[in-house]
Amino acid sequence: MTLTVSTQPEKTKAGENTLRLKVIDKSGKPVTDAQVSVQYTMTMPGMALSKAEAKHSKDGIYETKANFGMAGEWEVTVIVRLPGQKEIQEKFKLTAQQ
Ligand SMILES: [Cu+2]
Repeated sequence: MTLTVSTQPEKTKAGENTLRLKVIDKSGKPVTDAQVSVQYTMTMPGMALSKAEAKHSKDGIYETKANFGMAGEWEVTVIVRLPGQKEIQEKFKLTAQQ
């Protein structure tokens, strides 16, 4: 399974962004029946962990809003669950611009 992350706007900004999580299986087909959630925080002391569930929009793309409260580097953990399969967790770094 391959997981890719992008944001809307394309240049991640401080404040509200839409996270787009694309899930593709081994044969390159979009995975449309996964349960996808995200957790995000900054790698600095005292920052809380935020959580959100993503909803499938189309073609294996899952979307959720993420509110990056300040500019800087955010660590986003994406959790993908599929029935009868081991949960997959992958970490991504996104830099939010002012
Ligand atoms: Cu911070």
